[in-house]
Order: sequence, then structure tokens, then C-alpha cells
Amino acid sequence: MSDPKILVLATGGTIAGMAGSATRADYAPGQIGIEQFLSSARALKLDAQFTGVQIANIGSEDMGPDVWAALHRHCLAALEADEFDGVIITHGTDTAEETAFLLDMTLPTNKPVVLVGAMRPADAVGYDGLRNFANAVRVASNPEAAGRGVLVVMSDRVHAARDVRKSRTRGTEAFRGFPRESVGLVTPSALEWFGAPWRVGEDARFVFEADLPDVPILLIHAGMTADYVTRLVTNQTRGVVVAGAGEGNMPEAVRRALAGLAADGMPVVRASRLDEGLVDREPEDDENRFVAGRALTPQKARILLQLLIASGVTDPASIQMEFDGR
Ligand code: DAS
Repeated sequence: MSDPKILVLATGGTIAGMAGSATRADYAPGQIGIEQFLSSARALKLDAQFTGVQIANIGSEDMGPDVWAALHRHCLAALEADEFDGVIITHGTDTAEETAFLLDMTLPTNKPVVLVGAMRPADAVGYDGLRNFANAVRVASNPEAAGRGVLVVMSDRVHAARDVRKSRTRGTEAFRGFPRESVGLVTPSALEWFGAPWRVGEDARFVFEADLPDVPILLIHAGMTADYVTRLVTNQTRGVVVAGAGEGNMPEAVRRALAGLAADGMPVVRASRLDEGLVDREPEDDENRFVAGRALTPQKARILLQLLIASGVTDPASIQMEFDGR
């Protein structure tokens, strides 16, 4: 059997970063081009053929609509073409979860699409980029990776886009999943799935839009007043995500201000500022016309709400159904 053909879309991040010295703590992301990266990867003699495309070379704190549009376009073409068996996206770790989730919602699930990054730059002692990449190749080459949506491979774990989050600023064990810790374990020599694919044969759930509606996130803190809501919401705002305290809680004055917006038809989603922030519906959500964000982080709740509003869904009951899904 011939080696799987993998399209590698490079966007930068620490996986392509350089410090200029093996012992420096600071470094610049997005320094190595895709061809240089792939020549190191080819030296590992992985059982796959690579085609590289440099989409961007940025730190993922600068990730946004233009790069997302290019990634979506290239992924979609590869998923439709016979020429490729899977796609790997090299990405900074800071916002990998947002790119993964946006693509997860806007691509069909017929072939593997895998995001991968690194926590240490390419010239650091113990660079994790090539191991993570070798793992990503194993996942992207595996037909059973299809039907699981977009996946994120870091530190020998395979995470589903909906669950994954960066939960540490340092160290190679920086990613975790919630509520599912991971959906598989991977090393350069082995891949073990936990259970069967759950999204086999799914079309894209939403049409990709580069120009998504304005949905700010309100991070709740002690001592917050209703003025914060007034300052956040402008004429352009189409919805609000609350990164609430505990299980999506907020001060009473803030609740009243947001319930007023919701009564006027502005979707309001209650998520949690906690890392393991499961937010279930409460009876008051009916009277406030709020949506419970369930296990989605505020930043992913924002993307889902943007996609829903862009596709014309704005009533709380229909929005809730999408947040309840998997
Ligand atoms: N520089 C950050 C980024 O590009 C960190 C990283 O990649 O790990 O997201």
C-alpha cells in the first residue's frame, strides 16, 4: 500500500519558533518556513508523503478571520480531492482550540483534519514539535480518525475540538479536554482510540463565514456593576457570552442588565470562567431568556453563538439545542 498523502498547512506558532539559543526562555514564534519544517519531518522517515502550504507565519494570538478563511478553503479542497488522505495544520498553541472548533463546525468529517503545535521552540532543548508532528501524522493517516471532527494532537493525546483547551502557560503537558479528557492516545509508533467515531458521514454543521457577527465576552468578577454591560455592548453587538463565576453566575445588577438585552432579542449565553466549567440550565434561564453554555469555554461558546447568529438562529430555545449537542 502506498503511503498516505497529507496536506500540511502551516500557520506559525511555537512549533515554528526560534529562540536563537537553546537556553533562552524568550523566543519568536513563526520563524521556520514549512519547507524547512518538512525537511526535518522527512528525516524522521515517517510513513507518509507531505505537501506543505505556508498559510501564515504568526503567533496564534494574532489568529483571525483572514487566516481562518484561507485554512477553511484549503481544508475543504483537500477533503474533496482524491489527492489527499488527511490534513495537518501546524498552529500556535494559544488559540489552537478556537481554530479547531471553528473548523470543526464548518467542515465535513469525511477525512482527518488534525491541529498540532508545540510548547517549546524548534531550537530549544527537548523541542516537542517533531514528536507532536509525528503523532499528528499517525492520526491524520488513520482512516478511523475521520468521523470524529477536527482533532488536536498534543503531548501524546488526541483531543476532540469541542473538548480541548490550553490549560497551562508552560510545560509540554499544556492541553486537556473537558468533559472528555481525550479521545485517543498516540505515540509515533502506536494509536489507540477510546471508542468509535461519533460523527461519521456528517456534513459541515454551519456554512463558513469569515465575517462573523460581533459577540463580546463579559468576564465576570466580584464587584462588577451594570455599567460594565453598558460599556461592552455597542450598536454592532449581536450577542453576548458571559464568562460567569462558578456555574455561569453573575452579580444581580449584571443579570438584570443582560436579561434586559435578552428580552429585546439579543442572545445571551452563560458560560463559566472556570477551566472545568460545566454550566447547566437553571429554571431562571427561562425567565431571563438566557442560554446555558454547557461544557464549552467562553471562547468556544462565542464562536458557536457567532455561527448561529450568522445563520439566522437567534431564539434562545434553538440556540440552547445547539449548545446541548456534541
Ligand atoms: N506563541 C504562542 C502561539 O503562537 C504560543 C505557542 O505556540 O505555543 O500561540
